[in-house]
Amino acid sequence: MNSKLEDLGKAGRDLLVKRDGPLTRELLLKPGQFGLGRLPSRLAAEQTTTMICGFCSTGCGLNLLLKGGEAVGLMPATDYPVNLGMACPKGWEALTPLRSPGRATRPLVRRSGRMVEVSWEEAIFEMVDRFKAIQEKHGTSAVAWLGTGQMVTEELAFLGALGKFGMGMQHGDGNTRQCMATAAVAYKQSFGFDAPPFTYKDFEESDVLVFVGANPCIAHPIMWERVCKNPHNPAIVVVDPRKTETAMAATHHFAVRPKGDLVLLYTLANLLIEKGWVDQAYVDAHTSGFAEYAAHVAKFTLADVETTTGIAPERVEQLAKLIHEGKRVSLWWTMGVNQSHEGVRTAQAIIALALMTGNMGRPGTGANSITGQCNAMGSRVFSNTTNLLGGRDFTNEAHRAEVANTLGIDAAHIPSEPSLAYDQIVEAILAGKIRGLWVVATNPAHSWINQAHLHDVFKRLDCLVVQDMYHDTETAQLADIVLPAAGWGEKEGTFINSERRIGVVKRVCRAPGEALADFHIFQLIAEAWGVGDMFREWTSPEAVFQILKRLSKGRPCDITGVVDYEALDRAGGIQWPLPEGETLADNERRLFEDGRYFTDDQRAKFLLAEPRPLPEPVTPAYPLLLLTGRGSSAQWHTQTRTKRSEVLNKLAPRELYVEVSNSDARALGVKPDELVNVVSQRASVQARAFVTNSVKAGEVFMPMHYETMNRLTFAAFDPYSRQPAYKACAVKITKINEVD
Ligand SMILES: Nc1nc2c(c(=O)[nH]1)N[C@H]1C(S)=C(S)[C@@H](COP(=O)(O)OP(=O)(O)OC[C@H]3O[C@@H](n4cnc5c(=O)[nH]c(N)nc54)[C@H](O)[C@@H]3O)O[C@H]1N2
Ligand SMILES: Nc1nc2c(c(=O)[nH]1)N[C@H]1C(S)=C(S)[C@@H](COP(=O)(O)OP(=O)(O)OC[C@H]3O[C@@H](n4cnc5c(=O)[nH]c(N)nc54)[C@H](O)[C@@H]3O)O[C@H]1N2
Ligand code: SF4
Ligand SMILES: [Mo]
Repeated sequence: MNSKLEDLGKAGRDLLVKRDGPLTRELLLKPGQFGLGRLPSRLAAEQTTTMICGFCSTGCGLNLLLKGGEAVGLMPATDYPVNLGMACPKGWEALTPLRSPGRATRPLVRRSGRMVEVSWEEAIFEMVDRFKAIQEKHGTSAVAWLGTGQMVTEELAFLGALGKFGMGMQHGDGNTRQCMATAAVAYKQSFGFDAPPFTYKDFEESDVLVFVGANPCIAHPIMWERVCKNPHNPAIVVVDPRKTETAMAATHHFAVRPKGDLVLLYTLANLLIEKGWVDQAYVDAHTSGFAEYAAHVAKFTLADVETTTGIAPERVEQLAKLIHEGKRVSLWWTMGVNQSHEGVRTAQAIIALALMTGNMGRPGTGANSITGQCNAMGSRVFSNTTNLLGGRDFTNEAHRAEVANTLGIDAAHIPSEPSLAYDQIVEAILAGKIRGLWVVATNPAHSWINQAHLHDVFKRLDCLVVQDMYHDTETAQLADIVLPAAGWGEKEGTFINSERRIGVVKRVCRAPGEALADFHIFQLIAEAWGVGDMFREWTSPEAVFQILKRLSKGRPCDITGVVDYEALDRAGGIQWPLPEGETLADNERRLFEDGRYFTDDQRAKFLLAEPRPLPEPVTPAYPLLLLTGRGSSAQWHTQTRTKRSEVLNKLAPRELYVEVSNSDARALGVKPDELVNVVSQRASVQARAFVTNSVKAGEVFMPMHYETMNRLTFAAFDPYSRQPAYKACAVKITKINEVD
């Protein structure tokens, strides 16, 4: 061990050899030294503190009740502009998953097939030695990482900077690829920057709201509450193949055929143009490419619309009329659009409707992508994966120089190519090009598309490091090294929500055992890797926040005017942008009020494509189309967190189920609650039949929260965003006792 310590910089040496003892959390927790957070020193005397919820991107404010600086309970914040006193079950139960026996409390290393507990020192050096050995033999890009939209921005930026600039990795991506890549690319191409334009107030200010492939009643319940507060008796349109909870609460439901959206949106555009229902003044002043778009959509006529979309022509006319007559029309989309083989162009067809009807930049309008995870927006701007820090481009030399100058590093450390996308990283592992993988705060062995393939691929890795709050996740179980991480509530930093609002999270609980904040794990790895000097200024999340401010300077996401965490807290969160010198007159702001976009000519672009057939259409052998998504407001993704709460467990089914229409169930002879096989060309899994009219004949739905579900899905991707098309593949249902 001593010889290895020789390789460390001075600070790392101090860190690791202090008192000649092993590297323990006590050493790291020395107050002030590593800026772990405000526990107990800063919050000890307080009775309550506020912070942001760590599940979905709504970003609700919570009031934490403290005793001796530690949280003993929580309530939704009444004065936070996002949630106005409301929270969903996950928010109310947010503290429970922290106290679970499944928590990873000590680093683990696989020895002769078994995971054994080791010291931090041993785990970190094992990782560093093995990754370095891989890089020496196979090149620096033979090690990659998969990150997340569920860590604070300061940690995301640290991981991204450490991975690429410090450890020389070329490839790092994250679960935001599974989620927001389509919206990010669509905005970037159309608006010149990945900039969701809305503020939640728009939910209350519209007279027509159109939700495409979004089920906010389940996935964003507090955003839905904001819709319910709308005083204008709005028309609420839901475009979703299923009659979801949101569709039931809406005024109009369009049960589009899966991935019929693009044709539906083009037909709508054509109809609006034909009828002269276009805001030509807006189009002329603020957009480009409309003539080509109009020519393109001309062939999508009412006569053909029903065949592809399943929506009758008169209903399409009705929708066009609603949009035309609306004074303030807002269009919202989520995973029903993003997770598609043609997601980017579908999102842009939504953007096109908003542009051509002049529904941008005014209250209650916008082409609005709702994000997913608590910090999906933070990861889009600062994770240094697809984009260079601050929403810049790796391929742009000037951008690389800006980042190098701001961080005081040599520009040669910054890759000049963007990373491979998630699916390409998986394929590079298969090809033997990537041999070391570091998975941080995501659970691909459950959530990635086509699981059998992924499991097979992960087994080929020379070294898989998993950094997670729990030691028992599906991915941690495959790991060679597990690094135990502190979770939300056990560390501090900021999240950026769906409306671009930056909010603070705080340390109100002690992490169990030796679990460390991801931030500190990154510090240790930087030291052990020998690049601690590059991160001398990265002493605490709050110090990194100041670095992020500098990185944002002059960018559309400029936050140089946000002083610090305290200012964020005082304001009730602050939306980007807020450049230095500007004061926050209104804390619910939307973008593009002046009609100027971030493209070179300041115009928003109309972009288009030919609709393409489903990657895996149904066949006589696999006659049902499988849709997947969120099952209940009490379940979060792969359930590593929510399943630890008895309260949440009572609110959702414990077993995998499949929603089947009455007519399909009847034809198959399947009874309600019967255990059936759901079979795709890749796997067969068992599920309880939930016979319901919320799905149409020929379609079935399964929630993503159960381990086996993604064995069925078919790996297809959007060509521009490389986001997986989780929401359509061909399956059949067989009875358990049936031999097939
Ligand atoms: N309770 C809970 N809330 C969550 C999450 C969670 O795990 N649990 N996850 C968060 C995250 S990360 C995300 S990304 C969001 C996701 O939020 P949503 O996107 O709203 O949720 P999903 O259920 O994935 O998908 C939305 C709808 O798309 C529909 N759909 C499927 N195919 C199509 C299609 O071809 N066209 C159209 N128009 N619709 C289609 C599905 O039927 C589904 O109802 O939720 C966030 N909130
Ligand atoms: N079939 C199907 N599959 C899907 C989807 C779908 O609609 N259908 N949706 C996709 C979408 S939109 C998403 S976003 C993904 C989500 O997929 P994942 O990201 O894989 O899902 P999570 O369960 O949220 O995994 C987060 C992991 O991070 C850990 N964790 C939480 N907080 C911290 C922290 O602070 N530090 C560390 N180190 N670890 C932490 C949790 O314990 C958990 O293991 O799933 C995708 N998969
Ligand atoms: S809606 Fe989202 S942010 Fe709000 S309490 Fe629920 S999970 Fe947390
Ligand atoms: Mo997501």
